[in-house]
Amino acid sequence: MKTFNINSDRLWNSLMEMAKIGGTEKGGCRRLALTDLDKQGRELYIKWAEEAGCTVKVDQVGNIFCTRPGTDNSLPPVGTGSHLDTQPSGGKFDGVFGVLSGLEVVRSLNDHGIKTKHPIEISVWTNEEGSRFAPAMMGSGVVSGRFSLQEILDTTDVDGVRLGDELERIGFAGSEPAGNRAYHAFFETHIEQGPYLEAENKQIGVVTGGQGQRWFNATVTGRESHAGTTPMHLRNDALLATTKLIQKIEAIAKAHPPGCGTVGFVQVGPNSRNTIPGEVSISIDMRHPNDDELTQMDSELKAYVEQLTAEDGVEIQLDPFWYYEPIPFDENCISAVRNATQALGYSHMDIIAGAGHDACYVSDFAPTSMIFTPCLNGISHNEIESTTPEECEAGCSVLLNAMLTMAEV
Ligand code: HGY
Ligand code: MN
Ligand code: MN
Ligand code: MN
Repeated sequence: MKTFNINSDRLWNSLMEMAKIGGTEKGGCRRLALTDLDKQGRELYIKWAEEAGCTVKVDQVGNIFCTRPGTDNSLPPVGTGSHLDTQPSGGKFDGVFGVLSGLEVVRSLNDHGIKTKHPIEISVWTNEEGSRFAPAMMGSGVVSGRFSLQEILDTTDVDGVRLGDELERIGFAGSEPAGNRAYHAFFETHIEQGPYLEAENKQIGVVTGGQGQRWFNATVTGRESHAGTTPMHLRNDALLATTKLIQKIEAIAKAHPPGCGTVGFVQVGPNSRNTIPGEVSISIDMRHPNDDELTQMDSELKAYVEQLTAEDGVEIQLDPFWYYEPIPFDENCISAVRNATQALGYSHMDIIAGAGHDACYVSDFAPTSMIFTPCLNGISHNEIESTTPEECEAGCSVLLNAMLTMAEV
């Protein structure tokens, strides 16, 4: 298989340039979805894509599609994409590596003077992180039909700001219909965000699918009362009960390896040092590659909520909030990634994505796979997230050559 190279310095420089937008003291990135910083990142990306000869369209939920024409534009494009929005204290590479790898693919095709039969389309999906506006993967979820456009536009952040209004405010409420997209094949390049490639000393992860996720909101209601006058045996302490629930979530995940259980968001009311907490809201994030296991974890959680309600004299409202089953990727796309990796001489291993990715939802309507590269100590969703120019070059080279397999030179 003839392979083509990419320009590693240009890719790395584009990553460092984009990282300046929302750059933080510790070298991370804070570009929350649909903030002015997200707007700046989007506008820079569109500028680069247009300079590389792409036509750019924005859809009704702010997804950006940059198309490089093929010799037969009646054919569905071969696509790649990811996201530009970050966690509140995120890194320089989560998502951004994927969208800038897509740009580097287009730039390299131009350098090589390659014409592909299928058009090439790079995509930037709105609010993949699900941090400011929950749940995650909203842009790809609307296009794949997992979410309705209206429910997403009406989502609000913790300050009550509405997503649709933010789209208008930053000028990304596009006219392209958010749906009915087709790809001949779709690939997403992403840092692994976990420890396995590094531990196995592999340069490329051939991603065969994504694990399932279930997100819940829970509200624990006890009774506010005086910290000094209320005897310990007469309390309904909502925060104390919540700590037991959090411990149980950890125990459930550990009882179902390699399942994960996380409480990342906690809001305590009235949050006063000398009042016994009366109401606590938490997020619950449970994940597993096997849906039966995930269902068991779910029912163990619900059983414990019943038990805790009785034992601690609190009310617990547990609301399932977001859910998708483990998602297998497409065999042909997986082979295209594996063949390109082998042709380029990179070490590799198959891997299941632990994080949610836009590719998971794109696989609802298009043959899809992903390409992972290692990140230092497997750390991500952290400002110290780190990788190297060589690791980025490997991932982007596999992307270019896997896409060419499907796009037909
Ligand atoms: O939560 C996730 O897995 C993704 O990073 N949004
Ligand atoms: Mn990501
Ligand atoms: Mn992320
Ligand atoms: Mn993602």
